[in-house]
Amino acid sequence: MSRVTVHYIALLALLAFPILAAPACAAETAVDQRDLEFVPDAVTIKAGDTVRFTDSDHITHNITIDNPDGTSSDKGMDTFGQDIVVGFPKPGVYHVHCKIHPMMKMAITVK
Ligand SMILES: [Cu+2]
Repeated sequence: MSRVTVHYIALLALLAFPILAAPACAAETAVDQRDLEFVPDAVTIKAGDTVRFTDSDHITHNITIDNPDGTSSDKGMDTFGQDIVVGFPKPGVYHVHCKIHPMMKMAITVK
């Protein structure tokens, strides 16, 4: 095998790697913020999937996620018609709430 051929094979392997490393099939689950509730209030997804939060209320909501490790992630304010997409790379149970309306709660189980 010539040196050029070896380099060509190495280049092909490098180009193919990102495709092989990509998640098999990341899915997106829709959650609505409607009538001061998360709808649905519980979803189960796979690690690597995303959740798209949509605000269908004519008021501002917030997305705050309490992570399984005890930390909390404030994903910001969600206004009418706006979407906030959050990825969940690690398994565990995540509790989501709205800082503005404390009764708004939901759970995301990541398998
Ligand atoms: Cu709210």
